[in-house]
Amino acid sequence: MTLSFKASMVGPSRVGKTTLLTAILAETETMLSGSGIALALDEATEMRIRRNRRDLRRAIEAGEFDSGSLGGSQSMFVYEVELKAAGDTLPGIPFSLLDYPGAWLDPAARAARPEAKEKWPECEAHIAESLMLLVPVEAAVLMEAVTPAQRGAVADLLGFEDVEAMARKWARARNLPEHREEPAVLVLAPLKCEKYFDDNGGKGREAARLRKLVREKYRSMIEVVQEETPDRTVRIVYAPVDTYGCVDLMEGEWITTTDDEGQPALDFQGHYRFRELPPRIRVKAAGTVMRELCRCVVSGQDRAEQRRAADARTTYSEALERKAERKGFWGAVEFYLSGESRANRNTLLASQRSLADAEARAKQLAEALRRIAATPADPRVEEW
Ligand SMILES: Nc1nc2c(ncn2[C@@H]2O[C@H](COP(=O)(O)OP(=O)(O)OP(=O)(O)O)[C@@H](O)[C@H]2O)c(=O)[nH]1
Ligand SMILES: [Mg+2]
Repeated sequence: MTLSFKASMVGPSRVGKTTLLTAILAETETMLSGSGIALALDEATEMRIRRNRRDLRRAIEAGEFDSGSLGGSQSMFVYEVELKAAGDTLPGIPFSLLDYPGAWLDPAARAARPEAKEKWPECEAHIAESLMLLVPVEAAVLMEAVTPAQRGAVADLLGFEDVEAMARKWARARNLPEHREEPAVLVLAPLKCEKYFDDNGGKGREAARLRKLVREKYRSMIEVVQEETPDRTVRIVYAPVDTYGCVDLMEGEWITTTDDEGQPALDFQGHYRFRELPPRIRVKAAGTVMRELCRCVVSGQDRAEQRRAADARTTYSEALERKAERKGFWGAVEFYLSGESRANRNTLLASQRSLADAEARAKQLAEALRRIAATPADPRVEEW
């Protein structure tokens, strides 16, 4: 596994994971504009993002919102992105964001697909190493369930069983001695929630009801995370995101189907309409994700510096022991952010002049990271 800062999503098929990732990267680029720092994507990621954007554009240009127009992910994919100073030849600060078909969360579905079976251990390993667990929530399912039968179907439709199981695994890993000192953040991100807000071109007045429902329905998942992390704290962030921002839910249709065991079940199908024509995508609050990730890295960096100062006062062998611990998150903090490590790599650079340049860019990068981490949160976002 590459040395990088990791994040993972956990949510059922069609909830909006891939669209969310695309929105996160777009908003990160907006946050960085004019800063001299850019988001660099590796080749495969760039191709993937272009495809996602093309699909989105097509969906938009069709003029009629078809909630099934995006194909759904076929395989796992790790988006590799770097915060990088313009012109810097050294690696920037790398983030790896995991996406996969939501259907893979269900063990029975995995068993039926050879690719899922083969790749799932890799997904789980990524999740276990992640600083952030991002839980997208289909807001419309929560909000439009009215009858007892519909309310009863919510837990299944939102994949509670599987989402909670993964949240437990992630939390358990965060409590292990080797991860305990690392920052950790759980982000609950309601999606498809344009209709309920009045701050992004809509007239909705139901933000409070959405918050209340998410709190209520995800209480047990939050409790699971807290129970599994008795030796540390996990930051919990509530961040309703508009990935489209220019659509409104017109009608929620509840469809009678049968589940895997042939029992009657309800499915939800939202019918959305563009608010304006031609529609323009208005992403909202997706920047929260990069902001929280940068927060993690900055707090890790501060902690590593405190440790280094402490190391200077300990014996040589203790210091060596600590050094050996520096894999994973701490390894990445040291490798990408410590002035010492960057200076070592800089010795490969030919002249004194380029050395000074490289140092200036390293400083610029560290400052950008702090600036993103300190960006005021969108007013929709709350820390729970
Ligand atoms: N109205 C609305 N629709 C959305 C939003 N986000 C995603 N969608 C729609 O939801 C559908 C599913 O989105 P995807 O991003 O493909 O979902 P996914 O979670 O990646 O699905 P899998 O890859 O199958 O796991 C798409 O047709 C999107 O157009 C949103 O914020 N608002
Ligand atoms: Mg997907």
